[in-house]
Amino acid sequence: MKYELPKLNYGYDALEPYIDAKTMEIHHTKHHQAYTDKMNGVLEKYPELTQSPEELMAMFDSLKMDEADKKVFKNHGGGYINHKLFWQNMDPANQKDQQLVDDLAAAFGSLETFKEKFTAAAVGQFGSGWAWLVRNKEGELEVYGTSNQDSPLLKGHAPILCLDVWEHAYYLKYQNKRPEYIENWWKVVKMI
Ligand code: MN3
Repeated sequence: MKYELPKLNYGYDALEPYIDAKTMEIHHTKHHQAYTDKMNGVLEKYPELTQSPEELMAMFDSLKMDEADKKVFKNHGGGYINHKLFWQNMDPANQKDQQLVDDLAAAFGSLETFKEKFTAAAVGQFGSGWAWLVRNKEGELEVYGTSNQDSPLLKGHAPILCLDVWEHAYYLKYQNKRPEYIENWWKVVKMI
């Protein structure tokens, strides 16, 4: 199965001034495109795998692929999947999800406490990776960071909200100031 680069539902400049247009354009047309192409390169060797990339990631441990290909799928399939959600999470057309807000307040004590935990996971992620809000197998909300392009689907968790803290996501505008990028990123999240 060959996948196209997932479309952005908004312009590259739609998240200005918090996320700059140049970063968005490079991130989408170069980085996300490269993850998509490299994932396709592996998947085309296994035409029998007709599940979606998300489904394949969720069954990663039992995936019938050559070990080297599996590693490529984990990294680049992960990059494909993670960025797809990341763009959706930042869509300016998103509406506040009151149910999610209520669930977060119940799970973490308050919405502010949730945001502090998520921010801490993002700031504290050593090297390249992501911060996540997920639902675990028990249906509980959890916050944590992952390295590289590791997807929460690998643990059987359903991702809800993600933040890319690879330097390519912020370096042009924020250089080494990851905390400032994260603080401004919250301003483009409309769902909570
Ligand atoms: Mn990225």
